[in-house]
Amino acid sequence: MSGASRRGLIRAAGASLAGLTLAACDRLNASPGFSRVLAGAEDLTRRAQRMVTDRKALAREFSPADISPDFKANGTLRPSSAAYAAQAAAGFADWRIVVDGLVERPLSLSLAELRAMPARTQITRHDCVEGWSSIGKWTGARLGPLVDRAGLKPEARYLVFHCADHLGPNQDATDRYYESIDLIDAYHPQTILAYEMNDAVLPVPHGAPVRLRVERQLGYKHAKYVQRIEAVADFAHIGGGKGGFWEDRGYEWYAGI
Ligand SMILES: Nc1nc2c(c(=O)[nH]1)N[C@H]1C(S)=C(S)[C@@H](COP(=O)(O)O)O[C@H]1N2
Ligand SMILES: [Mo]
Repeated sequence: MSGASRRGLIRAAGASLAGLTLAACDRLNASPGFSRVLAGAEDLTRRAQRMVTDRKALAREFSPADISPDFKANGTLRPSSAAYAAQAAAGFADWRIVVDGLVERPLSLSLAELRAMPARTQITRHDCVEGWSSIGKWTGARLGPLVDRAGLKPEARYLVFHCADHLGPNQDATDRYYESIDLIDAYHPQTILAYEMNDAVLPVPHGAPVRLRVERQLGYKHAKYVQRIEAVADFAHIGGGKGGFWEDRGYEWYAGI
């Protein structure tokens, strides 16, 4: 074949290839399958959007008349350590809330400093997975502004709450209570570090001096006796690796209600 005719062939092949591609695109656009795929993607986006919107929605709030006269206390009712007993005897004067891990400015806040942070009060229903509910009034520091004060590093995806109590027979690191939430819940307006319950200082059975309220989730996510909040990229290396004391024992990590 001469050079000219080879070039001609290649040109022709190129032209028909382009034509083929165009035709294929046209066919693809026209094909019901392709529009189904696109519609599916839109559906997925809508669903994802709805999930995020739902997660930002507020939990129902109640009126003072709805407050349970005897809000049940559950799990640990008083941490057993000597250190906690000493703190309680001193009215928690030396309690610190540490915020560390993947943050720009680690914090160690006194309760007075925590009380000076932007606060919120809410009357909500607590639902325990065991099947009981109680309504209580909570006041505490909003977690969002607190986390912003520490400044999350870009890799941070979860907050882990380390508690002062052990639940279970070992009373060692294997049954230390802990919990974790993602950043959507961390910045939810009703997510607070509560230091008051029903207009009084938070009682010991309910998590004194500070407990998490994360109102869109079941009771076991609401860590009591919080000492340290650690920002992490992933919680596989903490406790049993499932994100919480009860999660390590089979409960769902995401306990949305
Ligand atoms: N540190 C700690 N937090 C905890 C628990 C616990 O045993 N220890 N129990 C969880 C469970 S299962 C529930 S239902 C609530 C109970 O909170 P309450 O005692 O204020 O009702 O706390 C949750 N947070
Ligand atoms: Mo619970």
